[in-house]
Amino acid sequence: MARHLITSALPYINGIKHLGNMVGSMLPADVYSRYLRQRGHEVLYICATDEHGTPAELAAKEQGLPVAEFCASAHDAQKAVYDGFALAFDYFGRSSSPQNVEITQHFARKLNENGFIEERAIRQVYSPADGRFLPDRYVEGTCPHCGYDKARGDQCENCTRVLDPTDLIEPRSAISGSTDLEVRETKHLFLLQSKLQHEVEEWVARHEEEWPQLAASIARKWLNEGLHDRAITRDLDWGVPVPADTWPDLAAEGKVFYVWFDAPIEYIGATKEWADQDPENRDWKSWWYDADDTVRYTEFMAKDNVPFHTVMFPATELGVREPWKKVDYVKAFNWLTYYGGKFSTSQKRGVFTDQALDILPADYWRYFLIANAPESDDSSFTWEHFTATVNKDLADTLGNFVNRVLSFSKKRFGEAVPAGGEPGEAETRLGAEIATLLAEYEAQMEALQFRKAAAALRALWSAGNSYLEEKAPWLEIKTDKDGAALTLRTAMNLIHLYAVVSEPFIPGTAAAMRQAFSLEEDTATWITPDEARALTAVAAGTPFTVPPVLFAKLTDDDLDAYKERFGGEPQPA
Ligand code: B3M
Ligand code: ZN
Repeated sequence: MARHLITSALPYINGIKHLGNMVGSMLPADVYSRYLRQRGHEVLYICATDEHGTPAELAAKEQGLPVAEFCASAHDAQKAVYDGFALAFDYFGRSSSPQNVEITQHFARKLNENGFIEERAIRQVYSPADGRFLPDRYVEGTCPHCGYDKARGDQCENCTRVLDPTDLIEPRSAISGSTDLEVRETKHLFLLQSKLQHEVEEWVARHEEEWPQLAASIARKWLNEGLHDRAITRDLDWGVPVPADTWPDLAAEGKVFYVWFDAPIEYIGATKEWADQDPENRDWKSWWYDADDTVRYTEFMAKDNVPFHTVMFPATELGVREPWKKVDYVKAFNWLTYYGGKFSTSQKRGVFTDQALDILPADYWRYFLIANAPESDDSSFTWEHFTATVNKDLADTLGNFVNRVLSFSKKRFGEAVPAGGEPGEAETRLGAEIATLLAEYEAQMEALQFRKAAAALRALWSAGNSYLEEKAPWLEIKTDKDGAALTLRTAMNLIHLYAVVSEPFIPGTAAAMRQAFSLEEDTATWITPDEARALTAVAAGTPFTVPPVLFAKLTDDDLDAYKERFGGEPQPA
């Protein structure tokens, strides 16, 4: 079996994330990791909080907390939500970890040794009142284009124009408010990406055929624009320090690495954090170093992160001249919108992950989000679509099937799987259909086509309902008790098959279905085609219980309440 390394884009530390962040990275990565584990592969699923950069410092300042303290509690708050969503990371680390500092500084030293880092002087805004240089985002003022008076030195969030701090009218420090600002010369480290352009192009060319169109086109666009040398240090109080042994002056000024330089390296850093928890049994380097032939590495991210993952990070890994594992497959996603618009923390529009778990269990969300993942295009979350999907696919097709089969059988045959006669034509036909649909489901999962995999899973659930309607054991029992028993035993075997194959999508519900049967040997990590055709894994006589209703149907009142609380169709302008 293969060794699969899986990472999902690191969520920024500031704020609880919305459903769009989940479906564009961590959730599909979890579904894929679970599937591969069940197929018997060795899987390492790594993620972490992305804790450096201005988002962290500004958020900590707003809460009046030291940034290190803010990040520690914000990491735990996010991790609790991801636990609630049953995201089965092998490790969920922190980019502020000592491991990431060590590896990031190692990368920087090697890049420097190999001639891919250069010190350059640039002119930057300095604030005597704050006693420091101000990163672009830390300069506020009036936008020269639209007059917005809280525009930032890097971009005006009102008219979205990209700005330079010196463009701002009446600029002031976003930290102290001081308007006594100067422009001074300061030195920064530049990653000479232009010198790595050719190697990055060669590497992308070897992979882009296999990548989904979204990832390949973005990587190609950035390469065609040419790789520019890029400042990889910042004047911030919080970040991976520039090592004094290599750059004493910059270190003395408190320069730190740019967040996007250290964040992708945290994929490696978090793997070392994972291994350091059990160094006797965990070998972090075997996943990352000299691992091209032994590990398959798949990354999950939203499309805005593709350039960093297909150009800048590979350039960094190439420039260190050491055999660090580069990504094999980039699964990029479009956006999940909220009624066609952006989710917005500030305008309280959209469903955030903590709120989602307040109103419904994780599986409702997991299934809906993956079945409607923004793979080839943006997809829009609406409460109408969500409630309709929950009621149809989860409550009716799956939940109702499980409940009526087990309840009826318990009522008429007791709390053990009934025997019944030999399988007939209907069971042979059903088995063939289930085996075909299972093969389709597996093919789509292997291809990381999550919407199509969800469709195949839904079809598996529907096939059980069609079989039940065709055999109608509640009528059959009047004239052919054995026939009804066969029908129910076959349907129960479907329930067990659903429990196994639905686990990547709806792990909580899958466990409930699996636990309904007291199976001596329930080690079936997956279902073989023959087992799918036979539908006899759950033998007659197996004790069973009827689990609580798996999914509650959502009512019109629920729908109205959700739209009231979270905002619904945007009001016409
Ligand atoms: N923290 C996510 C974002 O851009 C960013 C991903 C880093 S992955 C190394 O929202
Ligand atoms: Zn503006």
